[in-house]
Amino acid sequence: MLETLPNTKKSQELFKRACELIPGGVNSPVRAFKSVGLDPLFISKAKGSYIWDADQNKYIDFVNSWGALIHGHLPPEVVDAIEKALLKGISFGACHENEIELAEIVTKNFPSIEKVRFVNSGTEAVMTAIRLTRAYTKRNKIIKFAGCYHGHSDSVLSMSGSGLAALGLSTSPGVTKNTASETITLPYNDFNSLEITLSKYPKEIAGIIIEPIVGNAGVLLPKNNFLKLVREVSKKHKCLLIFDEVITGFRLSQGGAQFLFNITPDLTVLGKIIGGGMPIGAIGGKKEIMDLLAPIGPVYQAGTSSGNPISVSCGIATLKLLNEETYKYLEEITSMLCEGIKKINSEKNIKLQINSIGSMFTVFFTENEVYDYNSAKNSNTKRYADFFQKMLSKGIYLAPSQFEANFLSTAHKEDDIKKTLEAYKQISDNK
Ligand code: KE4
Repeated sequence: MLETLPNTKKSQELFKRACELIPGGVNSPVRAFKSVGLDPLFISKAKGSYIWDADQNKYIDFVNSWGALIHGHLPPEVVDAIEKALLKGISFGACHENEIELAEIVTKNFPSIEKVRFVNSGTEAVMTAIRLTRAYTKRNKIIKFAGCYHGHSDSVLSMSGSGLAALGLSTSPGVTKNTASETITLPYNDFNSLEITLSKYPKEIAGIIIEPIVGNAGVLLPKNNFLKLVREVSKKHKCLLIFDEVITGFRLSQGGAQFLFNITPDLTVLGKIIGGGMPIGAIGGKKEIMDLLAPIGPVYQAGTSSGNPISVSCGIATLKLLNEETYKYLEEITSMLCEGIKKINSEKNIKLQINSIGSMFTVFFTENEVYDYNSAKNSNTKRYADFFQKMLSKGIYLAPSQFEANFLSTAHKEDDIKKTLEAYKQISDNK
């Protein structure tokens, strides 16, 4: 049976209205579904592992607000915590007790984080991390890796993944040549180019920022001890190592990727899960670096909604539901899905790659191993768009871009996985 796309008449009407007032009709480019050849869905409600669009089409959700919802939509304990916090106030613009509790949970789970500052997004947290890194080292240049996305602040908008990759952008107008010249972008998993670059600019590199597991080129995994080598060489050249764990923090383990790979970065950036879906970001690290932040130090950083009581309560309730059992379950259902797709592929001789770790995965339509941004870009994005559309027609909502990760949640049950595999089997039969 040929897949027909869901009736999305209401979403299309809403999109038309949105385009009149909001650039591209969206408040974030990757939601525009451009790279999968559709107009965006407008979501009307969500619960557990499901979302419903404005036309009441129901989907199994593998985006989970880009990884923030590790327990799926509206877990009761989190709803309860938000309701309680709401009745005490929406925003104080002042200190409150719960921000200390969230800081205690973060620092307990991330030994590399002695002090933490909460902000409103991963972008803000990365921007702060870079400013701190430059102030602490008194150097200017930053090294990042192609395909890694660290939010949209000027210093990191070069060869970034995520929404830029989906639109085929390598950088962004509006970033001055001066700013761009202070950022060096190298291939991920290419230790040799990192060593050469550090030797070429002795004492000029302030820091290296990396997604330890890349989520924004699709999922890329470090190879040949890459992270350990990056840590060692950054120490050798006295530049700071910033782990951008906005995705991987509390996703891969309660201690993020740095726990799994036993690496101690100088600074860590967090977001998404620590807010449980509410706006949040965090920058944390060694006391001697963090204490450079105003008001104790001279590096200025601030925010009206930083540490917002609703976001913080949502985050605390989310993190309190995490334990070893959570990660064991998430790995089991992710493996069931990924191994199930691989089994169908081998039965039908379909050539594609699946990169996965913990409860995040990406399907790449290429026969070759995908280990860096260039190899990710070799994936057939038209086949991805076709895959996305056909799975959507079967009620499966995947990341609307080849260069994003898909995420499972504790709300995904075995039946969701079976339905997803059945959908994939059917669309593969209709190749
Ligand atoms: P935000 O400013 O979007 O909260 O965080 C920026 C950011 C920083 N670091 C990493 C590793 C990230 O993945 C992100 C944001 N992720 C994207 C999805 N790949 C957010 C979705 C969007 O841009 O709409």
